[in-house]
Amino acid sequence: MKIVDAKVIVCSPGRNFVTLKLVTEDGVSGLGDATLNGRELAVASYLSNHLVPLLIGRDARRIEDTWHYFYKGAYWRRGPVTMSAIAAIDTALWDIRAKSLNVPLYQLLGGASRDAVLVYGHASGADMEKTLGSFGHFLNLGYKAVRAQSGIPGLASAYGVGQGEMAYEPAEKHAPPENLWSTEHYLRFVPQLFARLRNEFGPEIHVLHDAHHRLTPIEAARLGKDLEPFRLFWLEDPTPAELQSALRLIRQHTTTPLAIGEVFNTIFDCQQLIEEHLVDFIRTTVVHAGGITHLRKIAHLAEIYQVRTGSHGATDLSPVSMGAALHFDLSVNNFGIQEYMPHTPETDRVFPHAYSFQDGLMHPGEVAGMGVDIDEQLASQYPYVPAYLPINRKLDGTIHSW
Ligand code: CS2
Ligand code: MG
Repeated sequence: MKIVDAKVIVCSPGRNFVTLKLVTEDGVSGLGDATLNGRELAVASYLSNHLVPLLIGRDARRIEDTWHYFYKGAYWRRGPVTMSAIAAIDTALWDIRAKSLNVPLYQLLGGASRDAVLVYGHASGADMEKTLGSFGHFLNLGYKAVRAQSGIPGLASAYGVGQGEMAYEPAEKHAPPENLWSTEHYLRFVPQLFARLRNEFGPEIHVLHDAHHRLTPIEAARLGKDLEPFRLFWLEDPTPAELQSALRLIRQHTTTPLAIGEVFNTIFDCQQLIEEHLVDFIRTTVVHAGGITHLRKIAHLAEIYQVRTGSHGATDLSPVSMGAALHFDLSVNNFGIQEYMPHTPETDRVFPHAYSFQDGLMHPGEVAGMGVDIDEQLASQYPYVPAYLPINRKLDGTIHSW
């Protein structure tokens, strides 16, 4: 089953996406997401100029061998660009294999371990009241788990707050927006937000929050302690995790569950976190952590340490990622939760898909393969527009994690 064609499709139906489409001599095609928010063309170039020429003629059934061919064969290992490119190839090969065997992808991953996948939505608002209103909206939509992010009194901007009804879309066209940040303002406000949420909506609903890499370990420890009465499902990215041992300090002070990993791209980025029980959920994804092949290895290591999966699923991960993630989520034993931000209608038109949402749960669908396609003609009507994630500065002007 030789690969005879490989296309890198860059399009922007509302936001930029990079999609790899592989076609075999039998006419079977497969898709992989290669979108890296703010650096899309780096991955598109890595694929087009370095990997696609080596793909033509390879046997599409040799998924594991192809993964190592491009990982070890690059010499320069790891990193988001390399691993997103390898991920796109890997995902497309799994899609092809499942189609060629006429089964939904999850059947090749060990079959279903559950009937559907718990997902969480994103409630946000410019202030406390608007965030509470948004939270109630997501409950009315049937979500059983909701993340809450709010504007912070005294700050002009904060992470995760959407513009009006629109879902939060951080990348802005042509230049990085500059945000201003105050940890003091944030730490004073967030416990008040979750006290109100619990008071308003009760103890049943799963509530989540993303600190988005902005706290020092001791600040994160303080926030975790302050949030304990509100029993969060998780506190995400409490501190930058390149130094995995930094999580030890937080762990010593709080029982608030911790989730990390959306910016990770190999098992080595999270091995210590998992083996030292420093996290409760690992957020690595099909698109940024080397595809289904590598994500399974991360999940299997996590399973040994009772760490559950909680894959990232923002709108800058395309419907191709969401489709693949749901097949993985349906099957993996130590599944925790899947992030789900619905894409725009124009994105969904470019990427028709079989996955569906109902009453707080999702299912990938029962069609052969991954169940996501791309309308290439429609995609061509949405050309790439350079876009950048924000830059974050403290009030005194110091650059800070965004
Ligand atoms: C966030 C994302 O969804 C999340 O948990 O961390 O909004 C993240 O900031 C973006 O995906 C970055 O492109
Ligand atoms: Mg996050």
